[in-house]
Amino acid sequence: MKTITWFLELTATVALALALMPGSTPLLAVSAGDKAAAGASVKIDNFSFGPTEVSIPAGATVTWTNNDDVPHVVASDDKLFKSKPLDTDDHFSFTFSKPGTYMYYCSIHPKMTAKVVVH
Ligand SMILES: [Cu+2]
Repeated sequence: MKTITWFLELTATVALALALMPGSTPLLAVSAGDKAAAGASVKIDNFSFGPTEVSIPAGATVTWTNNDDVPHVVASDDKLFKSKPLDTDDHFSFTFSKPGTYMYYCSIHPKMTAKVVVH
């Protein structure tokens, strides 16, 4: 038991040392930056999606956030994705793997429409 505890402490110390190494910091920063640049965020506010069109590379994720005080549903015209009803501050994410133009709407308020362009 004592041996295992010693081993875990050593592992934790090595992991901490690696995390604190200056060389590892730019690597983490680059991957975080790439992810932020590739994906897109859409806000739902005042019964509309904003922006109404986002353009992303294939493999990127779009995240919707409901800033309204009524529920909304994010649903694609081609039934590729559909969120549960999103309450205030709820999120819904979908990763688009194939290029194309994806029209979507709110199934509770069908006049709310927007699109995602994947290139
Ligand atoms: Cu709605």
